[in-house]
Amino acid sequence: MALVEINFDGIVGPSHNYAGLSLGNLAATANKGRVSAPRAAALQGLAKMRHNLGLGLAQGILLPHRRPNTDWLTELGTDVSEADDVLRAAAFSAAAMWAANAATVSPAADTADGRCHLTVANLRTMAHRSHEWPETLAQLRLAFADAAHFRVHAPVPATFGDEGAANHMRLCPRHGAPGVEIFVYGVSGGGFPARQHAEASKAIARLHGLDPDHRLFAAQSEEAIAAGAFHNDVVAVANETVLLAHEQAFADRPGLYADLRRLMPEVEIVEVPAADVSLDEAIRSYLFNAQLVTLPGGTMALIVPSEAKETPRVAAWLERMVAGNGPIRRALTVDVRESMANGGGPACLRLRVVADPATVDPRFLVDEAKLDRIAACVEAYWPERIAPENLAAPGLRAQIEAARAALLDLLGLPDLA
Ligand code: SUG
Repeated sequence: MALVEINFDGIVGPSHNYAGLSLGNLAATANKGRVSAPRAAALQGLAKMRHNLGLGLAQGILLPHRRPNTDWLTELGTDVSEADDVLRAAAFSAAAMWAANAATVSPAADTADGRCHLTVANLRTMAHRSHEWPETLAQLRLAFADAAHFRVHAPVPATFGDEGAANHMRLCPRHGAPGVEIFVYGVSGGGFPARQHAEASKAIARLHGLDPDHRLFAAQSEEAIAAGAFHNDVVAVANETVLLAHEQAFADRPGLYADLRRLMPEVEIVEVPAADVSLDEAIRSYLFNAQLVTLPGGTMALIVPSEAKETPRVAAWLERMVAGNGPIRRALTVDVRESMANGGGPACLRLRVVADPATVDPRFLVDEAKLDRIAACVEAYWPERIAPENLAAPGLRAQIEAARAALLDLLGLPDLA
């Protein structure tokens, strides 16, 4: 069985807009009211997938959800025309594109029953994301329907906030081998909500059947949350033996590093000092919201957003890193500006699943030719621009619904909403 890391990217939905709904996500709140470009956003996401396929990486997709979510508005006793602006925008949210928040994934090598476990995130902290989970659950149950290899769990009770893989890292000698899973949670963050609760992380570790000696729980530093790190993946990323983290990412950095070195002596911790890159620069440039990947030849590469290379001190740090002797040998750039403006970088857009591609529903996997067909569909159907005040327009709603229907039709997938 060929176990590889597959990146499942959320396709940017036709309702992508800037409504400023995520308190604590500084990019999203700063861009509130801006006119969005859904078509360009989706094409940028597809170009990133094409870039990564070109590197020899396995690529999958997750689909835009049905928007507006009229069932959710009905549960709230309203509808698209009567809802206030905030509820309406929440019902139109395209935030399901950030697949790193879809679920937490424990590969088969880490779990008691030898299956890959996925727990869908409840995303309960932000109203516009709290209604994503039913469709995410339906998609994951279809994509990973092979019960011999996967177990897809419903979300943990909404009492405890869970935001999925964005707060989860895995260190291992290689993807298919047993590893150490790190669950990062938040306690408080200077007036911003802590979106990942420790109890949710612990529940997931239990549900996935992880060996208590191969998992760690670590608190995010309060200063990181206060500076805008609403998810851990804004200040840290891991791949195989490497942890890349900002010096101020964790509340108890020496404790976490010591535990990690004890459980996995071969771990290589690449720390970015605050003196080189401040938390503020890290969050503005999304240096850490990068995809840290092992290329087919064994070289490790960091796929950063263009903004990282445009931020002088971050670009300088990247140059020094690549010129140095560390484990990360290449820094590659992708343009996902439309997603970035809502606080979602390259790593937010993907969910990593270690699996044999032959065990995944092929409709959720892509090659170049399928990406070309999806891009043609986006060109033909996705709105070019959306201003948040236009969300109430019936014509726009019809266009958004028709665009998603065309995509599902193209992919041969049922409407799971
Ligand atoms: O949940 N933005 C998303 C960004 C998610 C990024 N994901 C990771 N870090 N893994 C969020 O804050 C903005 C939508 C708006 O304001 O309309 C938004 O939901």
